[in-house]
Amino acid sequence: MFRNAIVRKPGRNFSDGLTSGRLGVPSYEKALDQHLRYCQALELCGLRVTVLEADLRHPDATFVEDTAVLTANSAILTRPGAQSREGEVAEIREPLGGFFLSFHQIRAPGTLEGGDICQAENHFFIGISGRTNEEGGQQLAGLLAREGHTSSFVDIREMQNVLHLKSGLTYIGDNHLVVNEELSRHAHFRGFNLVRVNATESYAANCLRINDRVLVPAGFPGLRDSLERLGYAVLSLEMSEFEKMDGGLSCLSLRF
Ligand code: CIR
Repeated sequence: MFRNAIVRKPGRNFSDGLTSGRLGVPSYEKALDQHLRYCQALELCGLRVTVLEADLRHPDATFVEDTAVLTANSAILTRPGAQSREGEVAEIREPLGGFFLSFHQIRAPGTLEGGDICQAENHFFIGISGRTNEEGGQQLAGLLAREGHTSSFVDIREMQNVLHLKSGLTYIGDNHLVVNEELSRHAHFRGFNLVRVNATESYAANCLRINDRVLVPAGFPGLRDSLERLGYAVLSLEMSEFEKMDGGLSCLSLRF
């Protein structure tokens, strides 16, 4: 059960952020509108949403998920693998301070971004990616173990078009893992019920379970149908402008 979320509005220079650029340049006005609707959806799911002002020094700062990993007891500040994003972490410390008493920090030479961390109940899958290295993963695993959590590494460095682990994987509760085609072949996820997302819908593998609902990006009817057949209440949100910057639904908030 989540009660809170922290989000950050996209800035006017949002399109200067990092992107593979496959889908063109996003519109700032449209992104603002989509962000507003995202916040409204979180509220509909019962969350109190703290909205931070845009951070023009960091055009990717709207993707707040990458700056911290949150557990029931502590906030673990990350150390992004993307240099242009390093400064975002200091900016999230204070807003998190209103909610968390215990802080940890991933340290050099470790790098880690929150998008690579997928929690499934007491277990954390840690993606080793272009942004999160093994040293960062080990540091996180050690901190999590101190709180009684298990973890395992999933190497996604060879995967096409997957920036972070959670770009292709979401735990939606009830032992269900939503997975893209490539990840569905991995042995790591044995023991879970896999909800497979076919290759034409792979962006939708980054969805978000918030309390009684699952948020999915609009325009992916296959996943929506699968989730509804499993009995989930699904809420679709337009994400086109964030997709252009390689971001998905989970990236836009920290939830706790
Ligand atoms: C980046 O490349 O870092 C941003 N443009 C997108 C980050 C997306 N975050 C996420 O998947 N957690």
